Amino acid sequence: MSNKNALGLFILILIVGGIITFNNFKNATSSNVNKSTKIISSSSPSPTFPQGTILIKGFNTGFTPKEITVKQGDTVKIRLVSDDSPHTFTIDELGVDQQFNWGKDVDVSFIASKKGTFQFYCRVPGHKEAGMVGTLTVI
Ligand SMILES: [Cu+2]
Repeated sequence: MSNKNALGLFILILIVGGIITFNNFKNATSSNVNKSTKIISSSSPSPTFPQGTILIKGFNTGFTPKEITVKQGDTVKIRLVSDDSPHTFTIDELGVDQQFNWGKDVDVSFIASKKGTFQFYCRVPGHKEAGMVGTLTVI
């Protein structure tokens, strides 16, 4: 084998290797994108129970789900379920303040009268500070 042919072979190997590496990189990147898209789509719809009622669980110390989205003018119906101790579901801007306790599910409804992003929280001392907050978005 002449030096020229050996050099040509070497370059060919580099090119093929480069293509394979590039394809692997592309696949890895696109599968990452797919994964993150899946996570976004599975977390965005609010759990609904039953028929138009949104189920929100309160626990020490947080809400599940932490984000709900409704349309302006909607009558928002929420069933509040506590996993442990007394909590409240409070939205200052919309005049919502509902207590709920373990073993006694409570339904609360209100009209999403204005567009915006509103914080809901628990006003039991220390709970909001410990992370018992969420976001209601009215679109
Ligand atoms: Cu609480």
